[in-house]
Amino acid sequence: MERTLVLIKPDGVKRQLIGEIISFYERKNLKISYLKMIKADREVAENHYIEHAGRDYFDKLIEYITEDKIVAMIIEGENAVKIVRKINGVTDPLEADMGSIRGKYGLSKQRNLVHASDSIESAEREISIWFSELKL
Ligand code: FUP
Repeated sequence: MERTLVLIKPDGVKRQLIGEIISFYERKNLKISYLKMIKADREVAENHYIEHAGRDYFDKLIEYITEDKIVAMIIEGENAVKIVRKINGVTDPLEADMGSIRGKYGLSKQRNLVHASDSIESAEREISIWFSELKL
């Protein structure tokens, strides 16, 4: 069994797509094992996106992810990391498969509704950032 970290970013929450997005994962038989709605601290957001530090879009990315509430979830299932990435679709909604969340609802590469860990190692790191209180 594998686990991964998913964020529904502020545009997903504001556009009232929380239920729709969660349904994609549940219908694929993945289990939502932890879920919370929070407004991210700048420090947490910067730590989460540390690999993007120095990129020209970094400041905008941090502003965006901290601008309003987000939903953070731990999702479990067989091959959860890969499956959730497929369900989300590639970064740019213009390139994403129309059956994916980003392909169906995404409006831009900057505001693309969801985040999911890209490997088992990232998942463990990101879970410890967003769910530090759980000591998982
Ligand atoms: P993904 O793994 O698909 O979420 O995408 P990346 O890790 O490559 O990028 C993380 C976030 O950085 C994206 F969701 C949005 C932001 N980004 C930009 O704003 N501009 C870019 O050119 C690339 C990424």
